[in-house]
Amino acid sequence: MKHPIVKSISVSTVLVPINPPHRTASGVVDKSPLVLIDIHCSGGLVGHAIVFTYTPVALKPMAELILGFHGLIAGQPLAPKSQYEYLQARTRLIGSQGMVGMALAGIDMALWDALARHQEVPLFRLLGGEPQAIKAYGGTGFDGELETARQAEKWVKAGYTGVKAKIGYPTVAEDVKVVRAMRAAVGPDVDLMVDYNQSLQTVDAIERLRHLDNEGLLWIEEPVLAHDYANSARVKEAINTPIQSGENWWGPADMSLALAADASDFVMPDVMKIGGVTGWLKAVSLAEAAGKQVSSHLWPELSAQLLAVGATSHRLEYVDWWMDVIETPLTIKHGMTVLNDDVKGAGIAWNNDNVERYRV
Ligand code: SMN
Ligand code: MG
Repeated sequence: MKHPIVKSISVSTVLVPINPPHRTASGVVDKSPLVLIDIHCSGGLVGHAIVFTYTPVALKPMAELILGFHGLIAGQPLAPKSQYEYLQARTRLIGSQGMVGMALAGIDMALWDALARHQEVPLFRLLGGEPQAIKAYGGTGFDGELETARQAEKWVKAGYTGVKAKIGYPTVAEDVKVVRAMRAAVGPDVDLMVDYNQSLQTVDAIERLRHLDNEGLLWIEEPVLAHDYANSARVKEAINTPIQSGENWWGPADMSLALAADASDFVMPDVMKIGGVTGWLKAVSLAEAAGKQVSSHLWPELSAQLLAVGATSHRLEYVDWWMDVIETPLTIKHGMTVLNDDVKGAGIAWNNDNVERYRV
């Protein structure tokens, strides 16, 4: 079998509606702005990946940026790890965070998908894992007491054993009410988590979280700024409920700083912000060595495979925000991820009708 050569990159931009819109303490997300990447290799091999730009404003510039890396990868033998190191080295001066980091991560994910497809195995096999089933949880937005409880009940009825709510209401009393309303709706056996999306100041966070410390939460996520590792560690030390963080850490270097500061009890890197599959493997190796349990953020299809390779995998965040453009969305059964050897590559291929429908 001849080893593939990377030929070219093409992209599509889509806006996929999120129903119902997702409210957070830091703003509303009502559409998924996505750049769909195809990396074409010799022999007709194509690798796919998604970049989620959070805001539609970044959609076109991101698409351009990704295409701009064509010249740095075209003509090379397909080798995602080598391509990652090369692209990191070539972007040292501009820095590989933010838009550049997201673009490189998208390219990395597409290259890994291509390599797994070339080997005709699911990505988790290529990485030496097995179809480990992971507990998945659903999310509810910043939707008030009644609606949060209603959404939580919906997830549990669908078989999920965990639900995460956005909180950070004007008063702690409201936060507590929302948590109790969810608990009343789902009963004692469901894992409940809450997410502040970095909205609190350290001293206020410690005061507020003390009021939530006896609510039996599995974790409290991002109470303070995600990059303020020292203050996140202060909050963590002050309360008993585990602190979760990681979705905003850029690359393995941020994971390393966060672990050195012992900023959180659990970690939940985002496969895009952490640097694609290669960045994930590096960052998660550090987390595992530090004895941290690892959860995922968004990207259910790809994350299910990466968590299946992990030694300390904890929870998968399930969202359906872009499953409309995916040919075979991830299967969740009885609240657990389902993988098998029929999964192609990283599990990403396009539902072309819907890509056309949501194209911008
Ligand atoms: C989140 C995800 C995507 C957009 C906004 C917020 C989030 C989560 O913090 O944990 O799902
Ligand atoms: Mg979060």
